[in-house]
Amino acid sequence: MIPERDVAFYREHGYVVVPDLLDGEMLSAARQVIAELVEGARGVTTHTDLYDLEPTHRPEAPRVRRLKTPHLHHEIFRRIMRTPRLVEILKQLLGPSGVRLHGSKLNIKAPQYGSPVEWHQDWAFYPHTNDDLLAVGVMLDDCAPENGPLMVIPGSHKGPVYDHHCDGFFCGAIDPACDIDHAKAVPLVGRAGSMSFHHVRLVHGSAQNVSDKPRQLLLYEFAAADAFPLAKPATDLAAFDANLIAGESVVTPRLAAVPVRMPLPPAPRQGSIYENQTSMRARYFAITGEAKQPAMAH
Ligand SMILES: O=C(O)CCC(=O)C(=O)O
Repeated sequence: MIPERDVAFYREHGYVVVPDLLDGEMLSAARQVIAELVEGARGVTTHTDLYDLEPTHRPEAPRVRRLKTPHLHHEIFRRIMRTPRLVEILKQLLGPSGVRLHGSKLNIKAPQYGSPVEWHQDWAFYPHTNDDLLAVGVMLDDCAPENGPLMVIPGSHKGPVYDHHCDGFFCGAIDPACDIDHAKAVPLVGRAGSMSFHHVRLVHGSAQNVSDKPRQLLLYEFAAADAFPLAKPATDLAAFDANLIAGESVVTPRLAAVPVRMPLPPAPRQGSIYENQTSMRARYFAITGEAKQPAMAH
């Protein structure tokens, strides 16, 4: 459990960072698994169900920017999401109906070239019948201002749902020329083992890692059990319920008066958020140095 003042902070600002939720043993085990999975991208020539590759990836010199749905690929990521202290916090933040896993991803920002993620709201990707959803960022490395931490615009979860379209198609990013005051951005920093929690409507993004330190962030998306997805409706109740990590099966969605803009028509480049965002016109975060090297033919 976290103190009531932390819950109040989350409600007011849309995020909270809780230190030291994962112990050193789990951290080393997770890092070891990630190193092995990344090594498995040697010889891989294109994005797969597991790998989202950096633009500068080469089969003989693997550069992986994301492991997709890691909980489906290794048991350690299923264990981490069921850490009892984490589940208790989720119950506090998401309410009495229970907690369901919506998805997971592991964004690997390698030193020097780890890719930026443009400003967006997760809600633009997966609107639900109510907005009691959040993402947990498990810091697998120390997160500091210089290694591309997640950055959030406090309080923006209470504001509008921004347009994430460009030229008539979903692009998974907010035009940097919009009215968001980026100077208000707060970096979510902490020791490895800390976890951040951000509301599904909170505006967030992150810069390229230009430091010499890695920044591996394991992200889980969780929904209140009575929040039902609108863009990809649940059609198989048993599969849907298999993702419950607290609470019981629900077939009565809670409907809230929440603003929704559907992620349609889909982005010209489907796949990860990084791919979706390639169709935006103007980027906010610079891509520099080693991240700019042209990829070799593959
Ligand atoms: O890895 C990051 O810093 C940003 C993560 C994020 O917002 C996303 O993948 O949707």
